[in-house]
Amino acid sequence: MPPVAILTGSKSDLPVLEPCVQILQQLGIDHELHVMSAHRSPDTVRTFAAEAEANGFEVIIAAAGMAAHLPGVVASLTMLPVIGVPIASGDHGAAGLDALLSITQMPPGVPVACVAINGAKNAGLLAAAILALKHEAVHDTLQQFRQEQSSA
Ligand code: RP5
Repeated sequence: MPPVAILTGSKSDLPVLEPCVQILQQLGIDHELHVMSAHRSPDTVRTFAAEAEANGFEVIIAAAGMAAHLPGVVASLTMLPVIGVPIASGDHGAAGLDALLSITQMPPGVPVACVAINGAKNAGLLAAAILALKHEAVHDTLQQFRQEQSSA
């Protein structure tokens, strides 16, 4: 079972998540991508989040636009770390600021990490850094990525 789950609220978000998928592939980190919505498919979200740890996932990336409930709802249902990605959702909403505030303004008790609006690549890199605490191979690959980035 892959160590990273990427969840997103709508198919319309998928293009924004491509850099996340690409960096995880580049780093050799297994992942699964699923579309599920906290308000359109709450039962799916509940089941996936509640079973994620037992199913072998180690980090969850949750992306959503507008009133972005998905990361917080997922975090409420699992002990796994959740990284939120606020999406600037096309012509909808407030250019991602709505989602940014929804994700960062979690009330005390159930935290969600948050990257920049449309910051999918950094979500992948942050997931890698979390995995690197436990997986030496990920640590080494991430270190090599940083070194190459510095010398580019
Ligand atoms: C959110 O609503 C999704 O994450 C998406 O960013 C936004 C709009 O969704 P669609 O109407 O494009 O499906 O839940």
